[in-house]
Amino acid sequence: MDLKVGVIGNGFIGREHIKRINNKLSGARVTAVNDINVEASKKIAEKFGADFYHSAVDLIQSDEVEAVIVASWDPTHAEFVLESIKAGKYVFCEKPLAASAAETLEIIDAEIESGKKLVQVGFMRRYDPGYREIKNEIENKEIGSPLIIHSIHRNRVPEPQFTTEMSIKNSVIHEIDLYRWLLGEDYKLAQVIIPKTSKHAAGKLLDPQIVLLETESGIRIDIESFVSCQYGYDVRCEVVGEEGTVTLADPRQTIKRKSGQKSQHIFPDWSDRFTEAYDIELQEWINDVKNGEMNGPSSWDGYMASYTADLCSQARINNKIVEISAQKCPDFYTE
Ligand code: ISE
Repeated sequence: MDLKVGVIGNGFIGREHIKRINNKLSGARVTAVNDINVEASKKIAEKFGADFYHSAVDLIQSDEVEAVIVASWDPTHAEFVLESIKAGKYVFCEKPLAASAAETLEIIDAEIESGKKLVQVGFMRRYDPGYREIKNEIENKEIGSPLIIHSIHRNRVPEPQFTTEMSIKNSVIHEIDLYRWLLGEDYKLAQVIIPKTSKHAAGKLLDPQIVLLETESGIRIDIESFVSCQYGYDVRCEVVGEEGTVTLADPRQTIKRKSGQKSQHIFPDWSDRFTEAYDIELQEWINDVKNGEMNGPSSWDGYMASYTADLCSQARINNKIVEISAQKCPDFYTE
């Protein structure tokens, strides 16, 4: 029997999830959709044979919905995740889990109170085959102990409402989660450096930014975030270890040699670059929900990412190196 999924938020990523669930993945179908853009959402409902709901809360409570995907605007995430927990339903929430670390803690309290792990956060990079390979290389001690990570996260142009704070809370939050997962360590220091601002950075946006993190054992990480780089989507990562390095390669890439030139395609955006990661992520989530267990990034991972991102923002605003104090993970998330 197919799992009946309700999707709140039918913007770009919401629509992509609806398409992949109905057309590509197995074991689930979208039965209900909701968005503040009523007309667009009704059209999607019609196209995919789902019911349109005016209210996200009604969708969550509907008997026609067994599990919920929250892909709405970031500030609405916490409310819909909390409603899903209240209804006792599994919920997959796009990152960030909430607008602030404080709100994430409310979700953790509610989930622990419910007695069951119900939440997964959409940190899709953990499902990218390239990053998974890097994790294996590290765990198998192929490059010795990691010492440094150099990384780049560039977007061609940001959404019109994109702010300086969102460079960290919406973009770099991927790396914040990813490196914690790759290295199996939390962070202890954060600093943000603002280089010369690009003339292409719209309005008051400070772009690019460089985020520097240090883990508990002293591994240093640098992340360049450049959301208006103009030329395409470009994500890079090199882990430098004591006995070698491992570098992320672009997937599905060929090199063309023609007329004295050697050229390679550049991904236009993140949905194209990480298609496979999204597919694997949602397929594993569907399988887990059907097996009654959550194995993906948890609310605690969502909290640690938001907590670190909040401190990075403070580091930028105050132009200071900020200490990240250790957080005790509740037993609920380690059992
Ligand atoms: C977007 O929300 C994403 O999740 C993308 O992966 C990231 O590259 C982009 O900067 C974010 O705005």
